[in-house]
Amino acid sequence: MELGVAMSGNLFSQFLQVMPGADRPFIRTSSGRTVTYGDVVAVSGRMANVFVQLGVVPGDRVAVQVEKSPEALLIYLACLRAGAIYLPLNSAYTLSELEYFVGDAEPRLFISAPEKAELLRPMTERLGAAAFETLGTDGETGSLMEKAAKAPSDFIDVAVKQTDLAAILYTSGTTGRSKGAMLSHGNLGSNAVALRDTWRFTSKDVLLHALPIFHTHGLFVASNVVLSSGASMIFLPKLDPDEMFRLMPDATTMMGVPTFYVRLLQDKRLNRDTTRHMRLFISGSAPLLADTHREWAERTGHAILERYGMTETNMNTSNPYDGARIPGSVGLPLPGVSVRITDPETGVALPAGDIGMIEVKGPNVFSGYWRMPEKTKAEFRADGFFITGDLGQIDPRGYVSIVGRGKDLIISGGYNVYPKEVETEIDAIPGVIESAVIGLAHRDFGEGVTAVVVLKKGAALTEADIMALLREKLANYKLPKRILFVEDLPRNTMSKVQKNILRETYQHLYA
Ligand code: MCA
Ligand code: AMP
Repeated sequence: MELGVAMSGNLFSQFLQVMPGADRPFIRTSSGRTVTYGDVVAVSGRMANVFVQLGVVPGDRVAVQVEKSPEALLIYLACLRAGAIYLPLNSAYTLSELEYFVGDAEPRLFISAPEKAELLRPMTERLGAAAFETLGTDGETGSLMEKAAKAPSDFIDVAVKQTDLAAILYTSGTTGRSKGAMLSHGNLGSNAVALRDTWRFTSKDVLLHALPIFHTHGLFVASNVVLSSGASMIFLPKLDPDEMFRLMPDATTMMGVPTFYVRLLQDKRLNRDTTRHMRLFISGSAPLLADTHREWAERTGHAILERYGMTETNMNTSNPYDGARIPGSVGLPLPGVSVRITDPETGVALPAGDIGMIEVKGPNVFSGYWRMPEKTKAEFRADGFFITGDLGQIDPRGYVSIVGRGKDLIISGGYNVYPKEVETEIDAIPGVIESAVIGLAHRDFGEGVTAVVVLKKGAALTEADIMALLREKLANYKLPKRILFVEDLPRNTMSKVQKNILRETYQHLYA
C-alpha cells in the first residue's frame, strides 16, 4: 500500500481496501440501472476533479439538495476524496429553511436538483457560494454530470487526518435553530467497521435501501457499512410496499425506521415465504414498539434487530446478531463505545438499573457543532462523555432501553421535529396569540405532530388557513397533522406551558 494511502485517514481509503472487482455492482436502482464499483472510483474521481476546477479546496463545504440517486451518493464519496465537507440537505426543505443552512455553513459549492435551480441559485449567490451546479436522478442530467463527463477520472485522494471533517449534518436544536453536527473521517470509519462486524455484513450482502440519503441512517449506517464490506444496495426512491416486495427477492438485508415495519405488516404479502431468504432486518431512528417487533417475528420468523444512534454520535448500541434481540431494548454498546446512565442534573453515574440520562463516549462521537463552541461544550461532561438527551436504563445483562427523552423533540416517521421551530412559525401568524406543539401517539408515524393554538378574540383563522401558511415555511414532515384551538394553554406556577397535560388530554387523538 503506497505511503499516501497508509498515512491518510481518508475514509475513502478504507473503502478502497475492501473494494471488490470493478465489474461488481454497488447500486442497482429500482428502475434497473446498475452502478458498478468501477463506476464508483471513476465517477467520484471525475466529480472530485470538477470540484477542484470549481475552486473547492480541502475543508470547503459542498451543500447538496437533490433527489435520491446513486450519483448523489457519489458526490459524498467525491467530497471524501477531495477533502471537502459533504453537507446533505433534506429534499423537503423550503427556501427559507435552506437560507439558514447556507448562511450558516457558507458552502463553496451548492448542488441542486435541476427543477429547483431557478429558485435556489440566487439565494446561494447572495449568500456567497462561488459555484452552483445541478444533478438529476438518471446519472446524466444536470450540469455536474456534464462537467464530470469531460473531467479525468484519475484523482489522487487528499491525505487527511482521522480527525478532519468529512460531513456536516444539521440536526435541529431544541431551542429553535438547527445545529451542524461535524463528523470526521474517523467518526464515520470507526462506526462503519463496528456495525459491519456486529451485523456480519460481507461482500455477498445486498441491502434493500428505501431510506433518504440526506440523514445518518440512509447515508452512513446503510452506505458506509455497505462500502466497508464491498456489499451492494438496491435503491428505491422511497418506501413503497409494491416495490419492496418486487425487489426483496434479490436482497439479503433491509434497514428502516419503525414506520417501514408498521406499513409492511399491513400488507398481506408479508409472510415467511417472501422473507425466508432474508438474513437481517434492522430498525432505528425512532422507538420500535415491542408489539411491532413481536408481530413481525410471528408473521415472518425474523426478530428485527433494533439499534440506537444519533447524528452526533452515529450508532451507540445494537441488539446482538447472535443472542437475544429484546423487544423494546436498543441492545448492547457497540465495540469501542462506552455507555453510562447519569443523574440528568449532576452527571453523576447512577446505580445499575436506575433510569437517568444516557451518556456515550467513543470514536463514534462527533467533533462538535459547526461554529457553536458554547452549545458543543454544554453537551459534553468534563470527562468527555456526550449527553444524548435520551433517558434510559441498563439491565443486568447490559441491555440499554430508552424510556423517554430529556429533550423537547418529536420523532415522526423517523424524522426529528423540534416543537420550537413549528411554534415560532405559528406564533408569527397574525391572529395567533400563542401555540404549543406536541407529539401524540400515531400508529403510522409513531408520533404525530400536533399544534394546540390560542387565537386572538375574533380572529377568524381556521385549521386550513394555518396549514396553508405553514406549508410555505416548513418541510412537509414538520407540518402538524392536526391543529386544535383552545381558550388558553395549561401553565405551571412558573407560567411554563405544561405540555404533559396537553399530551394527556389529547392522547387518543389519532387512535
Ligand atoms: C412524509 N410525510 C410525513 C413524513 N413523511 N409526515 C410526517 N412524518 C413523516 N416522516 C408527509 C408527506 O409529505 C405527506 O404529506 C403525508 O405526510 C403522507 O405522506 P406519506 O406518503 O404517508 O409519507 P411517505 O412519503 O411514505 O414517508 C413516510 C416515511 C418517510 C417513509 C416514513 O418519512 C421516511 O422515509 N422516513 C425516514 C426518515 C429517516 O431517514 N430518518 C433517519 C434520520 P403531503 O401529502 O401533504 O405532502 S437519522 C436518525 O434519526 C438517527 C441518526 C438514527 O438513529 O438513524
Ligand atoms: P437524530 O437527532 O436525527 O440523530 O435522531 C437521534 C434521536 O433519535 C436519538 O437521540 C433518539 O432520541 C432517537 N432514536 C434513534 N434510534 C432510536 C431507537 N432505536 N429507539 C428510540 N429512539 C431512537
